[in-house]
Amino acid sequence: MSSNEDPRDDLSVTPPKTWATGLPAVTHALEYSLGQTSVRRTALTLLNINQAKGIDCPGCAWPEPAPGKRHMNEYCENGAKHINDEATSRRVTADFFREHSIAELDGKSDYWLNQQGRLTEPMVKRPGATHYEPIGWDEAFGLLARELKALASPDEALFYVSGRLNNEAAFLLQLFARAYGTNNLPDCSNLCHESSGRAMQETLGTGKGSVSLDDIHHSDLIFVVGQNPGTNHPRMLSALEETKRNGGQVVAVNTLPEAGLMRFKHPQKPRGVIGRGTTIADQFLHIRAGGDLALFQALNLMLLEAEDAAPGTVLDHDFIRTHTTGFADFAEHTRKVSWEHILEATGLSREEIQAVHDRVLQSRKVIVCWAMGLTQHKHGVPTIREVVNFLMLRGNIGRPGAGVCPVRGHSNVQGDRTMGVWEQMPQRFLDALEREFGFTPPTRHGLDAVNGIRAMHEDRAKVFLGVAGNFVRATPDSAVTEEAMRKCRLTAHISTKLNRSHTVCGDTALILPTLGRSDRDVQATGEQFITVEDSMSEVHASRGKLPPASPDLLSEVAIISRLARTTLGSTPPLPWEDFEADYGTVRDRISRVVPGFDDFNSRVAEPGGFRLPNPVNSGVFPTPSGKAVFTCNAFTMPDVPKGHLLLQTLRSHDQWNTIPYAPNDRYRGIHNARRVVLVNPADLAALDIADRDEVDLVSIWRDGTERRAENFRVVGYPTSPGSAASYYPETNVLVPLDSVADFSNCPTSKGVVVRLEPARTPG
Ligand SMILES: Nc1nc2c(c(=O)[nH]1)N[C@H]1C(S)=C(S)[C@@H](COP(=O)(O)OP(=O)(O)OC[C@H]3O[C@@H](n4cnc5c(=O)[nH]c(N)nc54)[C@H](O)[C@@H]3O)O[C@H]1N2
Ligand SMILES: Nc1nc2c(c(=O)[nH]1)N[C@H]1C(S)=C(S)[C@@H](COP(=O)(O)OP(=O)(O)OC[C@H]3O[C@@H](n4cnc5c(=O)[nH]c(N)nc54)[C@H](O)[C@@H]3O)O[C@H]1N2
Ligand code: SF4
Ligand SMILES: [Mo]
Repeated sequence: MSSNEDPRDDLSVTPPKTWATGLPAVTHALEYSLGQTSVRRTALTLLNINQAKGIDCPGCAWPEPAPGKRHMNEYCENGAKHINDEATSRRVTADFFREHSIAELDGKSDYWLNQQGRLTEPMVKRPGATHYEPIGWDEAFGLLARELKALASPDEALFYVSGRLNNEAAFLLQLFARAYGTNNLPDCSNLCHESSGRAMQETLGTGKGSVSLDDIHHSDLIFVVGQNPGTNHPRMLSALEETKRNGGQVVAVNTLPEAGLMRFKHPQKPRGVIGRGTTIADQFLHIRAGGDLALFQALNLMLLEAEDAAPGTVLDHDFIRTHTTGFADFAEHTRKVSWEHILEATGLSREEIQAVHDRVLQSRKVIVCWAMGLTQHKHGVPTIREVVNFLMLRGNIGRPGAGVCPVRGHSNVQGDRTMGVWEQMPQRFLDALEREFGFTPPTRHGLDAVNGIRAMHEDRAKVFLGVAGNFVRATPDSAVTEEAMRKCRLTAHISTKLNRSHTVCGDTALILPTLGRSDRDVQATGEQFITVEDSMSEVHASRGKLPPASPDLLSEVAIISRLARTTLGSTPPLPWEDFEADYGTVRDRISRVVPGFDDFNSRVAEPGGFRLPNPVNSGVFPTPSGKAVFTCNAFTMPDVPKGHLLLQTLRSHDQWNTIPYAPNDRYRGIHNARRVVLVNPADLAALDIADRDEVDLVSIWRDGTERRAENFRVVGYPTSPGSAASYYPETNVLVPLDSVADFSNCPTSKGVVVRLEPARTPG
């Protein structure tokens, strides 16, 4: 498809696939890459991706095997598409912005905006102007600095970070924000794994997963819950294949029978490509949306009862006694859970749950992996707390082959948090900053993503700087969010490619174009590398290999350093020029502020880098009591009135978060359309709606406001009864800003109450 066409909606449907990632997957990646750039650049990116001295895949946060164990092609289809989407030869120039007004660009699709190519020079939209025009870097920094300094309080500024940002730039951004005077550092974690961090922090004393790739390979039983690895973490399937080869089992829990959970064909092995592939899930639980808390409670109840029947043989009393608190209350609470409620909430049979329980009893080492299917529900935090209860009952925390595994999204989303990008960093981190840099950081907690939108809407926040993401499409309640952004005095974005956040802008707007992960980064002291931390706390270097997309680009480190210098001058006196010239000087600072990073520069120079220790693996639980905490969790299922469905908003196979790469979702058999809604055929019959009918999705919320997403095609699909699925970001308009997960404030993107109405204006 050419870059100037918008994909035409021309839905065709084929049966969902029952396996993932064989030869077709590889050819699809090459097709997309070669449509973007030359054979030479494609080869350069692909041969360097995830190699010890190469480019860290800018895709997801799944870790690479140890350096000696890597394939020559250590990447997946989606990683390849993703890096070549960045390495594209297409360019967005000043001429482009002269030709297209902002209003015109705002009328284009997310797909179209991304397809225009890499941004090449800084641009400004002045108050009242209809177009972006070029601006010099110094003038751009001056403008932004002036607006920041003119605010009545530093808390009127927001600094949004997405998990693409590298450690060095993330550390400098939070340093700048705090030296300027605010903790307003909303990030994409607020929309993503916030519920995981919250639940684990409270129960285990640390917000990070505890397992390594080696643990995955050598586990007896792995749960994959609320996660679609075939699309979103494809190389997780090669890890699970190894688990299976070593005799381990997999239980998949999902509202959809996702292809990657069923069977896997290894793309880099001839047998994998032509053979039947490996069966992944030994058991698949087709659970009701939001039913996972009830499932884990049921398993916990059965474990308690099995222990009653054979005392001393089921629970790990030693672990419970030595390392935990709250067991007695938890046990009492769990024994009261009724099977009637469990079966109703999960939609599963007692026999299915019994079969899982039997697998658990046979397994010494158990891991639970999860992603957005748990975190983005109203009761996401209690659900993950219950997962922790489940693992602790048999001592499956902190020993090899066992543990918690929240599977992270963006390649450095975990690292950005480690570097201090969080609106609520603990006091000990702020104290370390003060010791190292000699200024007192603000202590009042900042605004997260949802509260940031509220603040802009209510004129309490007026300057927005977004780094490495697409805030207006990533956030809920699109109409409200867009209005909030448009009220700002200034919106600015450090980006590689054009997106909707550049067209929905404040009085003044800036586009600050930057180097991507694949671009070579040369500064005054020579060629630089950056570092990232993956989902399993492995920290390693990444070196760009391609000539930069334009001579006018600055690196993220350079942009943030220059902005900080222009805004703050020498108060406090920080060596921003040195940071820009030599990223090693930033890493030296990190090594003195962030625990676990001692000798950062020398350790990260080793092939493969190093792993940050997780205290729970040494039996240390940094909670207030020094022990891991059993919790009592109540499940209240979402209230879905008759005639309504619980909608989840998820990713297709051909998109990277807010950016569609093509209008296809191959594994689910959806082609040439994104405005589709997948519904169980029995629900369709009950609602008297036919397959392929054109409907509007209407969400209801207690504020009485009706939110509508228009013109979706209905596709009968084996979603679990009572639920529906449709793609994000087209459906973000339906998620009310106030509909958030308890305790984490994460939007409930997987639990939106909707009804399907005949399309108001059929198209
Ligand atoms: N190719 C590609 N890779 C990506 C991304 C991308 O956009 N494209 N995004 C990255 C990011 S930032 C993230 S956070 C991850 C996201 O990775 P995922 O969490 O896998 O992403 P989603 O598409 O949101 O899929 C949610 C899954 O949870 C299931 N689910 C929904 N509700 C429930 C429920 O109530 N119970 C259970 N058990 N299952 C449920 C859905 O059916 C679906 O399989 O992927 C990362 N990787
Ligand atoms: N309804 C609904 N909403 C959701 C979700 C959902 O499942 N449903 N998922 C949520 C989740 S899990 C997440 S993580 C967020 C994702 O939200 P974001 O992370 O904000 O969005 P992305 O689509 O990843 O951002 C894409 C943009 O990043 C910029 N970019 C890419 N690479 C680089 C780089 O190297 N440097 C810089 N500076 N810029 C770069 C490009 O300009 C590109 O247009 O969305 C959330 N929103
Ligand atoms: S699994 Fe994730 S990190 Fe690995 S190659 Fe694929 S997209 Fe990249
Ligand atoms: Mo994410």
